Amino acid sequence: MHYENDGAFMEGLRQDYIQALVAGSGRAADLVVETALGATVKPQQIYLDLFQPSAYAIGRLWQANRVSVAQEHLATAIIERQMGELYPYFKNRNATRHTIVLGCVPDEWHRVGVRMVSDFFEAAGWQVHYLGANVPIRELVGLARETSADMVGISAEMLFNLPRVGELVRALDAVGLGGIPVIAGGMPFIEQPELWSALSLHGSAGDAAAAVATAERVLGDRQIEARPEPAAATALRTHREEIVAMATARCLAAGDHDRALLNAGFGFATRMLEAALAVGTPTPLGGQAAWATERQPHDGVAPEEMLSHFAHLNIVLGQLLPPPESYQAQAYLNYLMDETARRAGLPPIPPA
Ligand code: B12
Repeated sequence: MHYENDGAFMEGLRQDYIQALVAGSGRAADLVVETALGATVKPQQIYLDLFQPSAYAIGRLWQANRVSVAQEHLATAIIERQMGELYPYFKNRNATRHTIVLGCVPDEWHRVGVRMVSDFFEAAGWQVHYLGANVPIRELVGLARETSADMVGISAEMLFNLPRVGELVRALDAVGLGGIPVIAGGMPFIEQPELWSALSLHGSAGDAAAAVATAERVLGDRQIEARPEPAAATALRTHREEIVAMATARCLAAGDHDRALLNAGFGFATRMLEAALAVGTPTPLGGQAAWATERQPHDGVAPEEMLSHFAHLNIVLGQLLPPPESYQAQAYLNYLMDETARRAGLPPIPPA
């Protein structure tokens, strides 16, 4: 976004703000926000150009093991507290234009983004029902029905949560609410802005201002049919527990020792694979490989180890999934392995 105060001034504020967050100083962070407001920076811009990029910066620092989980939690708590304080600027007592239900899919704990989106909708005159993190699908559907919602906005920050977005669309359809348009946001939709169509959504947006613009455009759209989930994603989910158990057992037999770490790692990897299969393209796994090759070594897993674990997983997929779903899942895993090797600077994986 570009406002009159952008440029060097905002950049300076961002640096001060990130420093305040890293130091865990709510007081210093307040001074930055007060300076911005004093310079007539709009609260909307404080959300998008101060809070959002600073939260991303904290995430990058954690990924590189330069701030702790406690520092990240503190930073998020400061941002959420300040959003609450700025909320009166967004409040609209005559919000009656349209109604939207907003929240995160189950097991999605990143709620700051969708809360920002909620405040922007409110300022734009919508009636907003903001449900926060980790909302059961049936509750989203139930509230959409009760409030006669004109739209549902759903957030999935973690790639592995994408299948739940598709599940929401199908759940609305199943109870005759398929006419309610669904829009989505979160990191996967920023990295791949075209993802929404693979999930039978009406649109997506990379920030709160774009979310409102997308919603207003979408309102006039025709109904989009909820397509069934691709069979390979369903098969992987159905067999996940067996796959994780068998892959873990293979690694333990081959000399690995940490059962809990293997279980968690295979749980994560299979959910990522499922998400990519659900949207019908392996490309989101590239970003995941980039993230994992930087972060995982800090958690005690080197890229070479990851690749050897993936090789076991590949065999298990062939054993437990029926063809052709097994071939597709293995092809996606091969893509993830190639990307992991490439990002880690290791030689390419020979075909199995
Ligand atoms: C704070 C934080 C957490 C907190 C969240 C607390 C809370 N109250 O929300 C907690 C501690 C819970 C957490 C947990 C985890 N996190 Co975290 N987290 C973050 C962090 C640092 C900031 C998130 C944030 O507030 N962003 C700021 C908001 C404003 O931005 P936004 O979410 O993108 O929202 C905008 C747009 O996306 C869009 N949008 C969002 N929602 C919607 C909805 C609609 C309908 C529309 C249209 C648009 C839209 O508009 C928003 C506003 O402009 C991010 C870093 C990052 N890049 O985001 C990591 C990050 C997302 N987390 C990460 C990880 C790995 C995890 C964990 C797996 C860690 C772990 N080992 O447990 C768990 C997963 C939990 C789960 N199942 O959800 C990674 C993900 C990496 C990856 N590629 O997978 C990141 C990127 C950090 C990193 N760089 O490594 N995390």
